[in-house]
Amino acid sequence: KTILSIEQMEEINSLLKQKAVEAGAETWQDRKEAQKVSCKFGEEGVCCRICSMGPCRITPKAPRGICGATADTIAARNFARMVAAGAAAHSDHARDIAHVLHMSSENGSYKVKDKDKLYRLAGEWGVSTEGKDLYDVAHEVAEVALMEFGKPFGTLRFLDRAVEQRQEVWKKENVAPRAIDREIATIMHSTHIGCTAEAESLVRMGLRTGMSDGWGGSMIGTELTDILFGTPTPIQTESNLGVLEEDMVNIVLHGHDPSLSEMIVLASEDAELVAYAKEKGAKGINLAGLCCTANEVTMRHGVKMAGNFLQQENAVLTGAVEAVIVDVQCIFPAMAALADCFHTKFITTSPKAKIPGATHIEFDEHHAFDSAKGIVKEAIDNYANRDRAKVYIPDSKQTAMAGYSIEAIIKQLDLVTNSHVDKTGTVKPLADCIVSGVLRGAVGIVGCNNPKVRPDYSHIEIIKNMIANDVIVVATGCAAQAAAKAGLLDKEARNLAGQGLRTVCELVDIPPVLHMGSCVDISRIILLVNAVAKHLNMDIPKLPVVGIAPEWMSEKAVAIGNYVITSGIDTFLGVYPQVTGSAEMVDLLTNRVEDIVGAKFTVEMDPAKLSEQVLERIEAKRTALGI
Ligand code: NFS
Ligand code: SF4
Repeated sequence: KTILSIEQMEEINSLLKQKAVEAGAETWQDRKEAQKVSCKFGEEGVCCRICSMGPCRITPKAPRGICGATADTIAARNFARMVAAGAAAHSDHARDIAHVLHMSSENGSYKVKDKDKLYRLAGEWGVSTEGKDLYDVAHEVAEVALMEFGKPFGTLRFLDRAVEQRQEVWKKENVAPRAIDREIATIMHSTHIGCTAEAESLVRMGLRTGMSDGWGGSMIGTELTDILFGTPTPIQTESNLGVLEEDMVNIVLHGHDPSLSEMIVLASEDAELVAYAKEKGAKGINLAGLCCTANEVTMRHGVKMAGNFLQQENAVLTGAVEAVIVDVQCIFPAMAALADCFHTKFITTSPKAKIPGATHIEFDEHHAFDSAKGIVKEAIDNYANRDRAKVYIPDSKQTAMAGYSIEAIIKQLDLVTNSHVDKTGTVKPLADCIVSGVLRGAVGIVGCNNPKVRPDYSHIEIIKNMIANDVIVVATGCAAQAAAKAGLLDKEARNLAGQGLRTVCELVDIPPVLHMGSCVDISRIILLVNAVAKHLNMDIPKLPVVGIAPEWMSEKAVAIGNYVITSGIDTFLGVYPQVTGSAEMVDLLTNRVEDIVGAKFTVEMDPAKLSEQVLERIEAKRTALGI
């Protein structure tokens, strides 16, 4: 059973739901039910509570808030604030990574693993390396990165990486981001009562702030994480709740920042702690990841993936988890009460994400390894408390390939030729496959789970439709995890691919769906597309390439959508943004924005229809190119 159907996945979910009922535990399904129909004003984006004269809601009888703001203004302000919050989350994560690089040292917990990448980035940023100690270079590069957040003049350095034609669009349309924090602050300022009331202007600010995430925070996050912890290479792993072990200390890592998870990985391999776990009657320590932290550690260490966003409660419901260790983002506050129904310890570690009812053990980056060891020890100590009668580990476990950084993809695609001299070290083989039509195009499938649609179903259906039509898929975030759970990251999944894609996959030994990392790593996807555009010397919107977020839910996803379209890539959403109460906003996002950046949003909740529209768009781009 290499490939799992959605029905099989849902059957496991309902068995776990049964476990929740038995344990008297509440889950997201119960809370979704209790929420009933969501508030129409909020849903459509026309509720404003930006000042305390309100909240104001727009209705046909009350078309303006007290200050006179219209539905367009209110929806646009709400949308822009989502972009700002999303960009803040990704970028603050990146800032923390930059600080970690700044504290890296030869003898400390944090070291430089990818020296070549560090020196390449130093070269790109004009940091001299001659005769300098490796760690002096690392610290200087970190400082330059940190300046990107607040520098008073100029635009972001990474914009120079883009294909010339794209840079011109950004300049002309004034969507080239300045300092990252500045863009976020500008949105917060402009959406304060009494500032920008014009929807188009707010949309443009959203594009620019999204860019400060994609070509700023996220790109910095990815680069510096690779420098610190290594650039991912293809690695085999396993996915789904069957990765939990009956007779081991199970630790589930959940959240985002690799500076915590990398140390937990090291701590879990520590001989002293493994011996301690055995002393406590376990066979060892078993790590599994949830959400983007899973993507980070699976890419670099092959740590198994327990699942994605809406799987977080299921992990606890197995009754087999000694500790869920979290840092920031996408963590249900409900996890604390849920863990109380079992022996599971729910451990928060970041001052940025404290949760009532959790055990808070603050992670100390200055003594990172020891700090991580202390946290892992808590989990081991909890093993004795596991109630065997409550344990249910589903036997679903799929093999998956992960670790497809751009570097890894280029290397893999070069297997197209056996001859050493013909190896390109570039994206040429990929571009050739697309131009010749062996591959019709490429899509990035990204983002979260959302109970507004049938969870995981949209991801899986769309992925299957794409590969069956010779469209290669790259995936990140919880979309990648959905693919992993279904077995679609296994090389065997090439049997579901069309003739062209299957041939390519066999030739260069890859699965038809390439796991490119966490959501921050969507910067990798952007740079891959950009490299193809550069190779073909054309602007990005011309390429038969599309972005899809079938089940998105977070503010981060809104920031991502904005930088993906501003990068010139059409983006398809499976869930409506909360702007539908404004005809102006709908028109701007799904139509007029194309005149600004050459790409736009399309929203379609039915995965079959969405797939059709994507394939049509890809073919239309091919026709326009005459390929
Ligand atoms: Ni992305 Fe990662 Fe998942 Fe959505 Fe959350 S984990 S940063 S936001 S839910 S894909
Ligand atoms: Fe109402 Fe205007 Fe205040 Fe919003 S900013 S709450 S629309 S008065």
